[in-house]
Amino acid sequence: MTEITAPKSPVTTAEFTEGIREQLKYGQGVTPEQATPADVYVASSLVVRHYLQDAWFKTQQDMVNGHTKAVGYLSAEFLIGKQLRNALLNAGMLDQFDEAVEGLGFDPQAVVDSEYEPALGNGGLGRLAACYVDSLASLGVPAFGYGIQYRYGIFRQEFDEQGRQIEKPEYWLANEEPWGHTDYNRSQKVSFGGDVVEKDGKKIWKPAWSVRAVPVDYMVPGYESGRVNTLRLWSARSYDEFDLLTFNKSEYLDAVKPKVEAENISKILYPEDSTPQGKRLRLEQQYFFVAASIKDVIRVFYPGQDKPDLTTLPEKITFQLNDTHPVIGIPELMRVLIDEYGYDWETAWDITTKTFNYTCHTLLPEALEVWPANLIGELLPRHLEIIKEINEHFLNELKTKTRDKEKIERMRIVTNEENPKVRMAYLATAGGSHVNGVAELHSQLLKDVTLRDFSDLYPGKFSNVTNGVTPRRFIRLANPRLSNLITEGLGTDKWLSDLDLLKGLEPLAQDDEFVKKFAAVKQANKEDFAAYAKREFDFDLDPNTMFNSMIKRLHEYKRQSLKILALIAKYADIKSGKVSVDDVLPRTVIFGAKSAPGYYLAKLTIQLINNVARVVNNDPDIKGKLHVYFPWNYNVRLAQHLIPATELDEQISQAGKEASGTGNMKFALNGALTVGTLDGANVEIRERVGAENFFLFGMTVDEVEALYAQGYHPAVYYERDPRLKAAIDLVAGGTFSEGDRNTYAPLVADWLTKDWFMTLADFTAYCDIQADIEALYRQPLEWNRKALLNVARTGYFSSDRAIQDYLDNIWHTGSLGKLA
Ligand code: H53
Repeated sequence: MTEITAPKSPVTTAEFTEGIREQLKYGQGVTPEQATPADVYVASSLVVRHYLQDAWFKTQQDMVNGHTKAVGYLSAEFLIGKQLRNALLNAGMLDQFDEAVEGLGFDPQAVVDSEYEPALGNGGLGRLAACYVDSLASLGVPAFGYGIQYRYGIFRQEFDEQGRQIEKPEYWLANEEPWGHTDYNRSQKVSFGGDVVEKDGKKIWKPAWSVRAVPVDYMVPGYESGRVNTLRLWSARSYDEFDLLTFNKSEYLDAVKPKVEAENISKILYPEDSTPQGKRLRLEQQYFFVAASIKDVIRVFYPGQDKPDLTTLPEKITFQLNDTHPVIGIPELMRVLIDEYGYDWETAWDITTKTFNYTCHTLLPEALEVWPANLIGELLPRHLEIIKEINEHFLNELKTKTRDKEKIERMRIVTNEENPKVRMAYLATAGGSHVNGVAELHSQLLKDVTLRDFSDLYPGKFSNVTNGVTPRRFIRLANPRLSNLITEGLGTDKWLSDLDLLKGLEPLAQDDEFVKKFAAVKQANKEDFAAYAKREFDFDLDPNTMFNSMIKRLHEYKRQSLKILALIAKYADIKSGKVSVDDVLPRTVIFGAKSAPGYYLAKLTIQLINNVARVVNNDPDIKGKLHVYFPWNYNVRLAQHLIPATELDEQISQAGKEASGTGNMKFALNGALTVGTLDGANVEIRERVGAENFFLFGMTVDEVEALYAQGYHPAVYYERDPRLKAAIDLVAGGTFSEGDRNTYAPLVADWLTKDWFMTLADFTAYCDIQADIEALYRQPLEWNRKALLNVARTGYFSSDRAIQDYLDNIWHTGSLGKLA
């Protein structure tokens, strides 16, 4: 029997309409006739907030009064994407919104499109945090997301005439932003600098300056759980608007300097992604949001208490450290407990270690943050003392566990050198209860390589939680056609909160009629994307070609260069007549990627891709068989449009470098096949979908290691495979730089002499697998059968499952239960 449960809604269409009218009148000061879609967007968002308000209060009350430990997810990034449609879906108001807005004479899509995307993250790490707050609320777990409300999100990417990346400020707060509620009355003071004095055997920190951390609260409604959690993003404000004395001397700029400096803290998101940091402002940001969050938690859970019993803190909250960025929270909690509440070291350490857990998201050793001790000392002198003391205690503890002196030396949190450094990953591992990686392979490599000494001595601390993504945003909202087909196939829409139910689609992969419906969904999505790409970028995509996407940050280890070199090789083959253009499978390759502004080779790769696109797309010899497009400013919105339309997804990082990847999960769940290496979560995706439904190529982690050990010489591969030679020669010879041989010389030199991520060594295997891909694509029914099996077998990669794993194995807490 078909059981399709419409989500319960707290609001009728008539009420929604009335709510919009009221908001337009009293909030925006316009009549419905004067209103623009942007006005209706603001009004509708406030109506949604209004109807969520009681559930928000109730969830907070239950969190504080109940016995269910809460989760504090500390993250420097929350790449939440647009809010309105997601909130409507989760709160069960989608239809009411559509009908109300149409009734007022507006196009719901235009209204939703007026929302400016909050781009408060760089990539995978920030988007994961956003999926996790969605799942926490959907599972009814009491939780706070804590981060920073950056005034400028990740830069807006443009391309210049030469195809180079240009970074423009992303001032997403230029217009009214209805989702964030600024709560001045819950501000916290965060201090920096100064020095530490000793009085009566007590250490007293005398900071030099302070900023006001003002919380901006975002409601996070759970899907059908009735629960509404809080994402609290801190904004830095100055205590001194301006210095009157200086102002009176008419030095205006100097007068506002303290304000400008204080507010700089939350001004801009650092645009680096999994690359090292070494910047003072970054450390200020980290301490700023973590210190404010810890104070906030004490305020929330011990209201009005001068002398709270903080030994109960680990029963109230568990803090999850999202990468090393918030790890300064460990010495901060120690400082608060010892200096402000008078606990002794042992008690404070016991509370602290029980309260924190750490998720590591990388394998690149250079991406694990290491701070110069003197910088910490300048900004946070008391914290440096505490960190040194933690280090001493830790080394003493190690001596009771091992006699291996070298090992103990290697495990120092504070290095023993002239200019000592603090290793934040080690501090997190020593100062928390659990350490986890984000995919099975990654967690294994953490134990075997990156944190090996720690896992030897503390094996029980280490675990794995494979990442997941929210099916609400990435299937239901992004791909309504597929959602409807899944619901039709399963006879229920319960899969949206229990993604394992997708397994029920498996038998339908043998039903040709269903597979054809599935293929029709993909075709319609491709046509939609082509129309979107025309509107937004003036691209002319042909939806009757294979749509092949590679969207992710531009980084050498992810190997966009492998993809572009293979494409150039194909082009060269056609040009030289080795391959007849009539035999070429028509393919549209779509890239989306931002590069860190200072990452030279990554930026050059962007330029190369754009110029390959220019040359290939305009070459009449290619007869439209190969197309390359690079929509600029890749963001969550573009992902939501492109993923459902993609047939082949690229996950081609060098084995052992991508911690997990989450795009890979979104693509598989939307019925794309993956061409990929045995890296990150690809390994688990392949295990689940079946080797026959995944295009595997390339070296394994062990093979990579062996090749390094033996000595890697990329030029050997250039000489060996004529396709590779032809491709690199075209780049070097100026085909993609209007004859100029210098433009890409640094890239070419890097490929031939360094090639740190072994692009050349994997090139042949990557080109060879294309024949399998194309042969399958020429049998649409078989291709789609496999694609459907990918959907049916990847329910495991829901962020609900990931959060359940954290609850069971790391946080040891659970749900408050649904709210009616
Ligand atoms: O985190 C994702 C992983 C992905 C990894 C990414 C990431 C960042 O985006 C930034 C810093 C960092 O250390 C890791 O690269 O593999 O899927 C979520 O875990």
